[in-house]
Amino acid sequence: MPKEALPPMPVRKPYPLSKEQIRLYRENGFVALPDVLEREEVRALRRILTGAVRDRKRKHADGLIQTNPRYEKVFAQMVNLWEDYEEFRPFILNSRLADIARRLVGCRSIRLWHDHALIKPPFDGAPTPWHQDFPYWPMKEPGALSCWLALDDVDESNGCMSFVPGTHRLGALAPVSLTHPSSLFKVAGLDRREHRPTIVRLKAGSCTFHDGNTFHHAGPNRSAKPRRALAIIYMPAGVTYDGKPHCVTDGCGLRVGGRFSGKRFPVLARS
Ligand SMILES: O=C(O)CCC(=O)C(=O)O
Repeated sequence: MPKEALPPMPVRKPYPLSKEQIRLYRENGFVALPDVLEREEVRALRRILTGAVRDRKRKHADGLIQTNPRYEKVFAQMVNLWEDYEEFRPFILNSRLADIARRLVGCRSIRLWHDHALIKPPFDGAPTPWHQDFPYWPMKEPGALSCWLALDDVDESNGCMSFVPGTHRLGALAPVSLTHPSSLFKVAGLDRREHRPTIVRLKAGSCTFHDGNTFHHAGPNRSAKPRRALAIIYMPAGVTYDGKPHCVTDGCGLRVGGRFSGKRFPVLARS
């Protein structure tokens, strides 16, 4: 099979990912990485995000927007902004971030799954319930992972993320409803007292990467400002489509049992 061409990107210095950071990711199912974006890039991304979200809200008919109002209260979800907003592409199709994902997983090539903007409005965002991501995704093989990029400084006051170390090794459990959440810990038969979460405070421009099966959660935003984050989600290039309904793949023409392929799922980094 001919290799897919990588998208043309400005040459960027690779992030100095250490062996210890890779080890931590594999052991815990997540890792925090400081300063993956520079200050000017954060500023630019905030501006682009604000404009794109405003535009997407205006065009509510777009099939990729979550329209369930209760879900929207949990977080305003905006999926695959890179397809509609050209100025997003250098950030989403960025080989620097994608190559971090590739090295963390330890695969030869990594593909984009999708992006989504995660904005908790001031004084309003309900907590994001404990969940795993992988059970919602239409993939057979595990390995997909999210880069959760903070565009504001985040801590417990405005909805930073928490992760339960090692839970990625449980594999995919039954998905919990994000609108009527049941306890993920109960589903897993875990005693919460024995599985303490790690709260991850981040500076804007820093990120976490987490495995699709790692338990995670974000608190409410009690601050007077929006909490803006951008998730870029990747999958090893060999992952196959299992046909589960999902707004990013529905109607895409992917063959059940075949690899993800096509313009929507570009390969972004390879060894
Ligand atoms: O930003 C949030 O509130 C939650 C994000 C999340 O669950 C994810 O990126 O997988």
